[in-house]
Amino acid sequence: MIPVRVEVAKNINIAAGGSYENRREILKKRTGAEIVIEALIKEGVDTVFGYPGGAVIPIYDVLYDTPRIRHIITRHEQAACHAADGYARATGRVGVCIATSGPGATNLVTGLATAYMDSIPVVALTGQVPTYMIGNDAFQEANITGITYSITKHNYLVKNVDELPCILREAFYIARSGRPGPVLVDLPKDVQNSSTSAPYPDEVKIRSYNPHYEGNPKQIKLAAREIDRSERPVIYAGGGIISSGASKELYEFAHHNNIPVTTTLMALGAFPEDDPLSLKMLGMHGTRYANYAICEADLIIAIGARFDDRITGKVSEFAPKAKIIHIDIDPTAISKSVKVDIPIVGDAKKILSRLTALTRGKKREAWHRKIAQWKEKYPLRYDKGKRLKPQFVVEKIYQVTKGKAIICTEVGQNQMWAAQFYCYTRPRNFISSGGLGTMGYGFPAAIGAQIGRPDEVVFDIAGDGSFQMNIQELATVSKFQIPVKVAILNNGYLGMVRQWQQLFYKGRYSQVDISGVPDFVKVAKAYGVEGIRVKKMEEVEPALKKALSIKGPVVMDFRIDREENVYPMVPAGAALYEIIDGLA
Ligand SMILES: Cc1ncc(C[n+]2csc(CCOP(=O)(O)OP(=O)(O)O)c2C)c(N)n1
Repeated sequence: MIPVRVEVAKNINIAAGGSYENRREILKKRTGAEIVIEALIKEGVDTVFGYPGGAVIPIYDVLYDTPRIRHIITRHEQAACHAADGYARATGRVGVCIATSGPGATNLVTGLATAYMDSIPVVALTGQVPTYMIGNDAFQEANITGITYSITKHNYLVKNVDELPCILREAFYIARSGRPGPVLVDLPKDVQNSSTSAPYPDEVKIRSYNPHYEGNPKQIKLAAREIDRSERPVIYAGGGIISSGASKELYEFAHHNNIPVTTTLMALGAFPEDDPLSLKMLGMHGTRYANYAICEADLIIAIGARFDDRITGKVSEFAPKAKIIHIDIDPTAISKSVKVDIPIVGDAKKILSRLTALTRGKKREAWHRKIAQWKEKYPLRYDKGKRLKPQFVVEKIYQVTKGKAIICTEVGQNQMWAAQFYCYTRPRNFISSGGLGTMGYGFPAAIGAQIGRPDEVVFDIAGDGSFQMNIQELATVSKFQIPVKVAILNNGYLGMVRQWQQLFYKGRYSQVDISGVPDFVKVAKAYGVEGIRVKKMEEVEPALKKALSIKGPVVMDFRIDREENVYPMVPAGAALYEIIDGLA
């Protein structure tokens, strides 16, 4: 949570009213509910995901007369929040969701935490009991600002309708600026119903919140000098590259300096994985060559990444021979888990352009020879037997979509296979819950991504466990004919947990066998969605082609080899060089 206080709203009131339109609006009284819709229009929102209830009826009543804002009703508020998040990740715009007070608002919690951990701009609007009933344990009252305090970038309980325009303006600004994140605005019903002539501000000025975009020139020069000195540098790129829109600048910087690039899960596609400089993903299920390169590097250039434990492995042995440059918009991310030598706080896009201009551009041939050897010796691979392999399914999805689909994932083995065996070449085409690891995220996120980018093919690569966590959204895709293609890698297990139990708990499979039910094809059909079952290798390609030829949504149930594992793997707490393989 960032420290922004309500006094700020007064500053904005002074700054407000600048434009002619606003001055006219000063005279015009609108209800709180009308202001909410006015804010959505002014912030360029075309779609909201939500679920109505008593405490938000005034907002839904205004929506009824506002056809320019499309409302997608999900079947669970958690899905509405994930859909808003998927929409934001796919488009780069702010995703918006609405829920009623009490249980509606608490159902958003997992969605908000997911967006918070991955720095995704979402504005959540929740109904609240009337101000005069707050604290009385009123019907459907929950202290949602208290509950979401630590999982939102900021939140507001609006007590007075006069403050509402400023608060909504701030909410969108905070969500999308600096390090993005979710913002919740809690709207008591009487605030929605009362009126004000306060204008919607043109500008936002928040005294205690001023994200720093430029980067300190001295630090940038120091970094450039270190880069020119380095013989074995590696770029470690995180999700910040995507939120800053810095893919082009990253490409130019890497190629100008001949520096290999490894990305986190959050940054897949930020640098083209078919490029010779790509090392693909690093960390727990990253490539051997990316992890070895980190171990041998003399310089790590971390950009928009946060040294998450799934990346570093044993922190004390992360990049033991390297100096570390860390570029990040969020000063609190610097030296949080790994000590950094040259921090640069600012926007990745701007700083990368400066660094390209300031660096000489070295060849580093010996380093590239070494990396080529690792790539040759340790490619990503899997044992190809007679059984249907999940990696094979993902490779086929890549082939039939020609690498152009937006791939959303659930969590577990499916997520890692989707990350490893599809080749990502564009930003915003891989959408996954990285930080929180939320099962049930992928399907509603795919709905949001498809709404945001209607002309693209959108897949949810799922596990049979995760898909069941938001399976009710089949109603949403069916009703709106949202053409998401769900590919369930069905192993009848909570596969990732089973893998850990197999490898680290002597094969004692405790509560991970979920096989037998449901029949996903029948469930899909019950919702009016096409379902296809696939059991053999040779059926995979025809099934995928059939799914793509169908205009609406499709569920594919791939019955995969049940005990297939994700490799390579750095066991939890081990160093990156202790990566294991387990393949024949
Ligand atoms: C909401 C939630 N609950 C529990 C977990 C812990 N968890 C991580 S992976 C996993 C198994 C996922 O199973 P499935 O969706 O079938 O995918 P698979 O690993 O088999 O591909 C579980 C239970 C989680 N990440 N999220």
